[in-house]
Amino acid sequence: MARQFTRREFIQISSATAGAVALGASGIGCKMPAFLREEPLPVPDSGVRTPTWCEICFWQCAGWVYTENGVPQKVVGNEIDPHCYGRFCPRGTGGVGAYLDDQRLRTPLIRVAERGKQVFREATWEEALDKVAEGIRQVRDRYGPEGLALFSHGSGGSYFKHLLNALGSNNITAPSYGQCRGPREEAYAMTFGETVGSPERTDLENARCIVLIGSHIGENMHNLQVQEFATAVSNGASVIVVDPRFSTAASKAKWWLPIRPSTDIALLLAWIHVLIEEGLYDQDYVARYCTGLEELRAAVAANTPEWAYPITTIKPHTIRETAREMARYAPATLVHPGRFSAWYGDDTQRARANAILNALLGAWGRKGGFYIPLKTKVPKYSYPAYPEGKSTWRQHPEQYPLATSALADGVCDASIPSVRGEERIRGWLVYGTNLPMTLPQPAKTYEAIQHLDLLVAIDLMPAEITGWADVVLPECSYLERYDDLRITATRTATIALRMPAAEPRFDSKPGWWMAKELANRLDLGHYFPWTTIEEMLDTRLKAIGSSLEEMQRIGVKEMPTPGHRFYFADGEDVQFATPSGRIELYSPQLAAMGFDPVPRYTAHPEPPPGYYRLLFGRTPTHTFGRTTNNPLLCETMRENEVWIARKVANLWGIKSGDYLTLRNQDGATAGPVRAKVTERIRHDCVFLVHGFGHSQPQMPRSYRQGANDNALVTRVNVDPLMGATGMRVNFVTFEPAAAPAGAAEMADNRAVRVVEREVV
Ligand SMILES: Nc1nc2c(c(=O)[nH]1)N[C@H]1C(S)=C(S)[C@@H](COP(=O)(O)OP(=O)(O)OC[C@H]3O[C@@H](n4cnc5c(=O)[nH]c(N)nc54)[C@H](O)[C@@H]3O)O[C@H]1N2
Ligand SMILES: Nc1nc2c(c(=O)[nH]1)N[C@H]1C(S)=C(S)[C@@H](COP(=O)(O)OP(=O)(O)OC[C@H]3O[C@@H](n4cnc5c(=O)[nH]c(N)nc54)[C@H](O)[C@@H]3O)O[C@H]1N2
Ligand code: SF4
Ligand SMILES: [Mo]
Repeated sequence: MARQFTRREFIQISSATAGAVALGASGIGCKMPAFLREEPLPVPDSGVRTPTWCEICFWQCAGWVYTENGVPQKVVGNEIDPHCYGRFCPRGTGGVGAYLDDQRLRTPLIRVAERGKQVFREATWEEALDKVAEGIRQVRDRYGPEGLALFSHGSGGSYFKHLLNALGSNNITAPSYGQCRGPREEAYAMTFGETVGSPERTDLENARCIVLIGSHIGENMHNLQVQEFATAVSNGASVIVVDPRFSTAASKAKWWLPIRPSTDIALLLAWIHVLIEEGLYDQDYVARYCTGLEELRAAVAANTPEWAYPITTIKPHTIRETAREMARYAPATLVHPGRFSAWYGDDTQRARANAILNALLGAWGRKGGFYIPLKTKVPKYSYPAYPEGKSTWRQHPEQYPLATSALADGVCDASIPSVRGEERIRGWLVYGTNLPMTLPQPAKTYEAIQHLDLLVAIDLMPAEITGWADVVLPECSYLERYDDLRITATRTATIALRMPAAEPRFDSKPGWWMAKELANRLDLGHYFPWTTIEEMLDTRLKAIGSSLEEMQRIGVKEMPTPGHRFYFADGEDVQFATPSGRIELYSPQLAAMGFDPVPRYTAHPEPPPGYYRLLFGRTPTHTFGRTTNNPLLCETMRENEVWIARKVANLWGIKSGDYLTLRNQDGATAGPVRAKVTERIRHDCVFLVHGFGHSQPQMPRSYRQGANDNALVTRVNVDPLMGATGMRVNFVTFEPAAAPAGAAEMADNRAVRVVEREVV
């Protein structure tokens, strides 16, 4: 079990240098808002405690909500939950803000003027649901159920997936595949026969050497990852960080390798070369479990550290030394697979190189590498089989042969007349994903939207996507609703319950209720046969010997998993779920499809003179654009800044705090955004935290605060294997900008825009 940290230690790891919650060891600049301070908030004596799991990001930590007089006061972690072990991250702690936000959607809305004008009228649930059902029926009757698609990210989305499946459409997609971890998952499945999964099966806390390639744990605040990374660091693990930016994790590292962006495959190949040529790989493990060593050896023969040096700018000596360091601690060496992996378009191959390196180190199935996760199951509530569904996002059957899920931008493309003509997708349900800030090439997203017959947004906030919808359905926050059970298996197998801690505010409703109501209106009520959600949950829980009553008391239930072993036994015979039954260093499957069976480095264009590659990432106290308007979390960081290397800033005469507009190679702009002049980034790139620069005046705390990186992602490199959109292929230059309108002006601005949205 992970060591327990005080909040102070936890925040130090997350923000040693991030500056968001500036509580460094020196105690400088303590801007910490009250709700994040170390002293525990008083637990109301008269209050009640109800279980939940957090929805502020997708890590799903289970916790307790303390409520007084019907109002949630605070959320804390559940001690036995293996996602958090009793510690919420700063974002989860600020989750009450999702409930408190008065700028939330309050009531169903129906569009009354042209799309994007944002003129809506308030509607009753009856009216709004009737209208959505009518829209779905029209698309289905005219174009078949495959004329409908669901974009979904977040827990209540499961009920809408069920609805779409019941309708007979398989156009169900999430940006967390093609815009996030898809390449990693497909690469690992191809190599080891299994995906990495979420929470990742990384045995970070037992690792003695940790290699982070762009993975910025500590800014990427996925709870258990940060806790285990902190444990490993305090146990003296040797950390190697490969990042063009000096990340928080780099500040804990023995080696920081400030690689030239987009060249990671070259470094990975050089490391593989050194391990093989110096005989440093785990020879027993490779002989027992792997196939393709000789093909791999031949393929990387020329990929020497000297070859990689001019490409990556990492010195040959450093490449050799770090390879030896990894071998020294193997198999307790974890080359972290990362999570967000849609970088440059060759991402599945980069993730394959990462997987191959782990295989050579013998890390898969070994202590300090990747453990074998537990498995657990709760029977589903019984409902009829789905009709045979069609998925229609692919433009031709051979497209992206290794994509195992529908691609979000593929669904978007398949909705554009110039791409798909009459065969296109006509109706979108969008649950909990803010497509204009999430899908790259936003102009394409708007084009698709303009041609839809139906767009329904189910959201908590008046996010950008809701402004384009025909019908907006306001979901109540996770603190005001039941949801499906959280069933996960990591170091322990657990079931967690989310139940309402408070009545829904305003006229908001849970997603499950909306989906069930829609099913009834579409004569699909038999797919939602339960009378109440309590009855559904209780029935499922009784099937595993628990009950809703028990779960309401305990929140998290550990399931027995007799006989499970987390690591391979010495000399154990293991069958891998790959075509050969072995770990595939060389992939005949890829060769047969015409792809490189061993990853190969290809050069990416460098920024033109005067331009810098746009990189983006996370900050500890925000999740994308979903928390930037949160009344508690916005206190921790109001706006993002653009990180610029000092020597570049000097060249341009830019000082920290200057306002700039960022303009990309295609003329798209973002900002004004303040400059952060720093030694902590290479000269050929700039960095933004994603999720800022909202364009919705209905969210005044985040409206125009900082720059929206996604507005600058007008180009992507698409991964030919599985279709992920590599997004770090855009270049920006600087233009001086006036400070944005002051607070008073902002308020004026808002008034004007709000009139536009006036409810008639
Ligand atoms: N340019 C750029 N694009 C990116 C990324 C990037 O870093 N830069 N990151 C990529 C990655 S890794 C991912 S995973 C995706 C994430 O992309 P998204 O999943 O779209 O994430 P958010 O932008 O947070 O949008 C979430 C939406 O859900 C709403 N919401 C919050 N809580 C609830 C709720 O309880 N119910 C409902 N119905 N809605 C809710 C929010 O108001 C918001 O509108 O984006 C990807 N796209
Ligand atoms: N606080 C917080 N935590 C989060 C999230 C959040 O919104 N907020 N989102 C969660 C989600 S859904 C995801 S997917 C993860 C993403 O988190 P990770 O998987 O850790 O992050 P990435 O976005 O891949 O990596 C960002 C880092 O990559 C570096 N980088 C950029 N280009 C290159 C390059 O070419 N090579 C190398 N080696 N490094 C490069 C950047 O400088 C930055 O430090 O975070 C999760 N955790
Ligand atoms: S990591 Fe933080 S925001 Fe994410 S689920 Fe856990 S507590 Fe919530
Ligand atoms: Mo993600």
